[in-house]
Amino acid sequence: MKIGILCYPTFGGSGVLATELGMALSDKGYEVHFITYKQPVRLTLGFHPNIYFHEVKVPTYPLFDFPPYETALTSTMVDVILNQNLDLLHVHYAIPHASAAYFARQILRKKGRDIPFITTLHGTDITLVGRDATYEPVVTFSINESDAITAVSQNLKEETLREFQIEKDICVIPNFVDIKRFHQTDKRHFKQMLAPEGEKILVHVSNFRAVKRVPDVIRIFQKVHAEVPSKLLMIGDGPERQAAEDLARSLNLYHDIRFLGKQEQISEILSIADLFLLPSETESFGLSALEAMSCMVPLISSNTGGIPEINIHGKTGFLSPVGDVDDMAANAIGLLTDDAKLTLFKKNAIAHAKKFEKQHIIPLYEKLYCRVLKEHSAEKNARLLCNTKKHE
Ligand code: GMT
Repeated sequence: MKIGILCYPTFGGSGVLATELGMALSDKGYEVHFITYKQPVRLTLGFHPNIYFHEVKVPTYPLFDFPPYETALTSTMVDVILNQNLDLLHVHYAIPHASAAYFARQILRKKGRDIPFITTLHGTDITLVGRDATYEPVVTFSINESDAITAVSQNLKEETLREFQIEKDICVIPNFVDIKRFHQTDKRHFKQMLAPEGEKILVHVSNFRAVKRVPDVIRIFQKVHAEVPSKLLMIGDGPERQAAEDLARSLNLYHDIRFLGKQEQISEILSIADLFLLPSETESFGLSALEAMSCMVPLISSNTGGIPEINIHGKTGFLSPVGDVDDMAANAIGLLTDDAKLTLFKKNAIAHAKKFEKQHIIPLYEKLYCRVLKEHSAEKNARLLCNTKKHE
């Protein structure tokens, strides 16, 4: 089967998940074609003979204040589908991928070629951006036009049905983790460098957007640090990073917080971590947290969105109301000062992460692809029959 994957190529969770899915499918013998404007970040990990990358070039012109990416994406898709003879499109993050896929499908139908597309909803395409009136009609339409819809958590499915007029079933296929890559390894030398006095290590990984509540991370750490010798590692980059660095300085914590920027080998850093902080405003799933759990790192998180589906309160970590920095800090201190409990939570974290191991989740996508292709060919035959009847 030849599958086209549309995604954002950046460090965001949807692009990471799409890339991991593409790599896993290619390992199983599928031919995977990524169509996006830059090589996806996780695709740099090793050589995958079944993977193709088609760069979307967006020519500029003095007239354009906003170069029309969606038009360039659609045209590239049409070209790739025709020339590479793709069977199926799987688009990650509705905006603008679902509407581009719909448009490409319509163009191809005019050329006598039909291809189904599946839309996977990831989170902010629904919870933040998608429901903005500027995008909502296009998002609703293109989700409904998808041949199948998936959501990465039960919570995101419910949220989508609440916020949009969806006429089709939404299938929940949770995000997954590759435990062979995300597991704890012996990185004592790193730990020695970053926490030379045996301090506990807390980690936050994100794209530093407002929705992640990065200042809460710093404030939780401030309280923990006052009670427990500790260091905080901040991984990632984004619009809130400078403010977070300023806050760390103003709280006189800068020497105990390391801003490490974007990192490719996150599992090495997670291997030395004791706790992962995720105080997000909203979070449909929390892929970075799952990857942390897979490396035996318990979570201190908010109880929003789909997070409770991965962080089991009192077992793999603790959940608190959004913004309740005091509660999150108290939970963190409670764990970090009780070695037996921390060890137990670390074991629970990996045990729960195993439920989301890629070998359990990839077959769900494969099954969906087969179902969609089957339904689509039946639909196509029915449409051909109708057209023939019309002309009789
Ligand atoms: O804001 C982000 O975290 C990035 C965003 C994305 O689409 O790239 O992540 C969303 O999709 C991830 C992968 O499915 C989920 O793990 C994240 O929870 C989700 N982010 C939010 O809902 C805020």
